[in-house]
Amino acid sequence: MRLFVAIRLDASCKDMLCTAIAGLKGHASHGNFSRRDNLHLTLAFIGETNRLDAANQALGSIRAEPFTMELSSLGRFQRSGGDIWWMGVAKNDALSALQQQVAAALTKAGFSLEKRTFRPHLTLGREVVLKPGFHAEAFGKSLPPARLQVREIVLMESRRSSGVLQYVPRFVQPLR
Ligand code: 2AM
Repeated sequence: MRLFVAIRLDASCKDMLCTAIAGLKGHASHGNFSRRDNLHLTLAFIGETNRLDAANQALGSIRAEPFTMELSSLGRFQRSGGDIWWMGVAKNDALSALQQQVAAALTKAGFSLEKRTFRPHLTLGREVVLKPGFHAEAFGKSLPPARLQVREIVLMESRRSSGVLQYVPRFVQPLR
């Protein structure tokens, strides 16, 4: 199975992100946009493994208090076949500390994670090609602000069912 650790979003954050997706779609000549159900923030990508119990235990060892995070700053990673567009997260020490704790627990449990720096982002679409004349900065500023109370982290399984990408929660670790 393919696993990752994520923060799930509430309906109002998803509303804001879906507004952003609709705006991008309206200006796109091509794009593979995230489904509302799949919107999330990834803390750590584990990848293919059959060690579900070990991942559950690692997550179960996490100790952190709930915190608030703010979605901000529309951005993109440039790619030759079309860009990845995302919503970023405002600088957040609690989020960074949580991500480091999760990565350390998974590493200690024997999972090998990517070493690259954590850049918190919520992917809105991949392989996105926009028509000329799209003003990303102005569009980003037009989006309503969104905040999330983070009260849990979740071990998610990524799988395809009849060709549709689905993220299924396998273990929830509350923050308290
Ligand atoms: P992304 O949205 O930036 O692609 C499930 O695939 C989640 O794990 C996605 O949020 C994805 O981030 C993240 N992820 C991180 N590294 C990944 C990798 N090497 N392959 C696939 N997904 C990865």
